[in-house]
Amino acid sequence: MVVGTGLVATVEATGGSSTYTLLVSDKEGRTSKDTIVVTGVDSGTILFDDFNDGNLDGWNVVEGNFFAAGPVQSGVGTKDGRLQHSRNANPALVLYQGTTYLDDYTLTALVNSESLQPCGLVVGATGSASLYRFVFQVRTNQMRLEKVVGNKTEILAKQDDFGLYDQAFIASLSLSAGTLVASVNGDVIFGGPVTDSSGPLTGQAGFFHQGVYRMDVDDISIRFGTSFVDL
Ligand SMILES: [Ca+2]
Ligand SMILES: [Ca+2]
Repeated sequence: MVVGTGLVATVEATGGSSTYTLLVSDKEGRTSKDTIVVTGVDSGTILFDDFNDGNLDGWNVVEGNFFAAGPVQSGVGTKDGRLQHSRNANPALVLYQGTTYLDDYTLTALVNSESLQPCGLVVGATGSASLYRFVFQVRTNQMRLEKVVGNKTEILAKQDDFGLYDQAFIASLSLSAGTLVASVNGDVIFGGPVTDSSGPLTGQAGFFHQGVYRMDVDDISIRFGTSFVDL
């Protein structure tokens, strides 16, 4: 679907993240292509944070070493701020605490990880001992959906062939009454919704990391409802 033409195109933003293709063509028919991700904010948006202001307002670093990184920190600009984790082999967790939502929401973010160790998205969290997490682990080429309660980790679902190392991708995780839907670049993972029928958790959204190497997270949105559920 073509939504605009010309050097300047005006497109009506919708809530959530959308990917647009930029196509340049000349008279001889030569073309070049690029894509951009645009995030619209609407009444269904609980949070949108691009970290370009260089602070973690609303976020709580529960464990480890998450911080706001980017040029804003060196005084040379305000662009390209992001949430970053690095240089800490201990479990790390950051949760968004800005509102009181607990259930029925979707967390979406642009993730870029250089870590071989588990890292990823968290929902339904009341702390590091009670949460669901969408795990990316390059070392074992696996994505997993895990439930952590106390010191027990239960694998709710897993899928092999994950190779998104050192490249940005859009990950999302929805939570609604113990049903989770995970997606990468718009594709639903684990074959569809996964339901935790034993003691569903509710709570905050955030990110975790259990390695040494860098993980960047940017353009985070939390929206009401389960955007990727197609029941
Ligand atoms: Ca940013
Ligand atoms: Ca901020």
